[in-house]
Order: sequence, then C-alpha cells, then structure tokens
Amino acid sequence: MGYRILETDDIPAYLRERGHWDDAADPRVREVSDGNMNRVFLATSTDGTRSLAVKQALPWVRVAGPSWPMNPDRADAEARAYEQVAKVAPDKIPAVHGYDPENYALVMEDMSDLEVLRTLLNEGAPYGPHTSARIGEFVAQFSFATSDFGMASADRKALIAASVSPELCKITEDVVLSEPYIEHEHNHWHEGLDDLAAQFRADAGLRTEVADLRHTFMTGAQALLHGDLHTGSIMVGEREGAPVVRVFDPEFSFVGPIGYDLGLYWANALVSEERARALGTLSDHEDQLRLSWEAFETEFRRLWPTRVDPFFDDAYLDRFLCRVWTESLGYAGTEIIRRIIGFAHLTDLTTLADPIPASRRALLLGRELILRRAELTSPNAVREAVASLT
Ligand code: SR1
Ligand code: MG
Repeated sequence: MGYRILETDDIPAYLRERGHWDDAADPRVREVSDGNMNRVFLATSTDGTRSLAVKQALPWVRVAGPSWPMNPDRADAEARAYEQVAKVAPDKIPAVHGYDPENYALVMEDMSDLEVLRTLLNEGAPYGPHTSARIGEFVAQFSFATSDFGMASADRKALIAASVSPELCKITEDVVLSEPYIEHEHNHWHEGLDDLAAQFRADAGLRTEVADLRHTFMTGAQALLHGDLHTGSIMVGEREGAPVVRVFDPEFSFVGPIGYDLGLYWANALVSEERARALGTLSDHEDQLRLSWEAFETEFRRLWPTRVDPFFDDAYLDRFLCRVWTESLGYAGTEIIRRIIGFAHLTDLTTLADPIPASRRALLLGRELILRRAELTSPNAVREAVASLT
C-alpha cells in the first residue's frame, strides 16, 4: 500500500491491521503531537483499561510544515535506538510493541500517566533524587554497550554503518552547531538580547571553539546516542509507589560523541535553573549536573571490567571520561545558546513574563561552558561559573 499519513480517524483500523487491536470496540483516539518533528496519537479502549501510543514521522518538520521537507525514515533511527537500549536499559524507555517501516510508525506504551520533565519543572516541581541519576545511568548503559568497549570491532562497524543518519545530523550541525553564530533566517531572539546575539556572531574565538565541537560531532563515533536528550524527551512519575524515568524520542540517534547526550541534558537543566531563579522557585536545580555526571561515571566505571577489548586499560578509562566531561560542557554551551538566539526556543524561558534577565545569564553561561570547558574540570567548577554570572 505504501506510506500514508495517518489521521486520527485512521488509527483504529491501522491498529487492527497491524495486529495491535482486536477488542470488539474500536479505541477512542486523540492526537497529542507536541514535539517539533512528528505526530503522536493515543488510542484508548472505551472502558479505559487499555491504551497504546502511535507515533508517525511526517515527510516534513511538523512545526514548520511542508516548506521544510524531511525524510520520514528518521523513524528507522528511532526504532533502532530503542532496540539497542532495550538490550541494556529496558526500564528506562517506553515498551515498543512494533515498528512499521513502510509507514514510519511506532506503536508504543502509552505513557500519559507520566509527565514530561520540562512541563513539571516549568510548573515549579523539583527534580527529586532519582531523575538525574537515572539519566546519567541511561547514558552510561546505552553508550557503553554501543561503544568499542561494549561491542566487538566488526559489530561496531556494522552499527556505525546502519546508524548513519545524514538529514537529522545535518539539522544538529546547522541549528545547534553553526547557525546561531552566523546570520541565518532560522535565528530569532528577543530584542533585549540584540547586543549578545551580535557579540556572539562577531566572536571569532567562540566560533572556532564551536567549530571544534561541531567537527567532533561529525567525526567522534564513540557510541550510539539518543541525539536529542532534552527535558522534553524525558517522562517522569510514579508507578506502584516507585519512581519512573523514561527517555523517549531518540529519532536523532546516530553514532557520535557521548558528550552530546550529557551536554543536552545539562543545558536544559541549567536553563531550567535560570527559570527557577528568575521566579524565586529554585529548589534542587543546582544539584542536577553533578548528580547526572556522578551516576554516569559510576555506571561507566562499573561496566568497564566487562569491556571486550582489554588493550583499553584503566588509565585510558580516566582519560576517556575526562574527554567526555569536557565535551559535554561544550555541547551544553552550544545547546543553551541555540535555544535562545537560534531555532526551537524553550518554554522554560519563553513563558517568563520578562525572559530577558534569565536569558542573558543563560547565554553568558553557555559561552563560558564552550570557551572554558577545558578549565572547568568538576561540577563544583561549573557551580562557580554559574555563581559568577552577573
Ligand atoms: C527542525 S528541528 C528543531 C529541533 O527540534 C528537535 O527536538 C531537535 O532539538 C532539533 O534541533
Ligand atoms: Mg524530539
């Protein structure tokens, strides 16, 4: 039949065709699309006891419409990432019931009993003790398993080849890792930030550091990444009295530098901290970078003795983790900056009555993280950089 764009009314028949729905009555379906790229539907039985999520990639960027075409085969990357994570961290992703490569559609667990982390934080909730630790563990488990430490060399080469994702990588190379530093029609910002946007575009030293991070993003095939690990790609809540953290939406997945995943999480946590500071609702925000790093490092070191290639010795592990830390800081800086003077801004800041003071602080911090990433060698050093912002 070929690829067809699914509408709300198509979902009951689609789920039956694909063998996901055999109840006598059709499910009730509602569209809950929220992200920049895709459509999501929730299908629920009339008695409310069963539900499924259907996510379909459109042949364009959803928020831009057909004027920004995009190959829907990005859903293949998402399905592949879920398959890999399911082997090592199944408790940290939604259950995937099936992938339909013809329609670029995933049928997954309905997670609407959980909340998007960004939404909760914007409402003033704290992170709590588990969220950032689970995210650090997630990155360690997923990245170790898909690195040259966790996979035999030939399998890794096959994974790298299968995971090449040129269009989605190009989005990141453009919107995160170059456009904010040049004139580009995608860029926009609040007029109270004109001076900083102009300074950043005129700063040759900053541009060279971003070029370095961009080139590492293009060439540093360390592990399979989530590729877009911001707080809108994380759901949290409680099930049967236990905390639940689920990472979703890995459509930007490819084999790249591990610091890109950690850095995106840190950037979004630091911006959320600036929102809370502006509103006077700061709680456990200042702990999150440290908690996620410590969990990442602890889990990576725990997995190290299982490495497949013992030529990588313990001294090399220390060096490798230092590199991941430094690159994570740099990528955190680039993500902060693009979310304020580039494309795809964050509601953390856009919903503030006066977004300017928090945005200015965040932009200055982003620049510090890029330029001083080699000097800021610990979570405490990052805290000092935040404390010295004016
Ligand atoms: C054109 S897509 C813009 C952004 O949305 C996604 O969530 C990624 O962060 C991407 O950079
Ligand atoms: Mg997304």
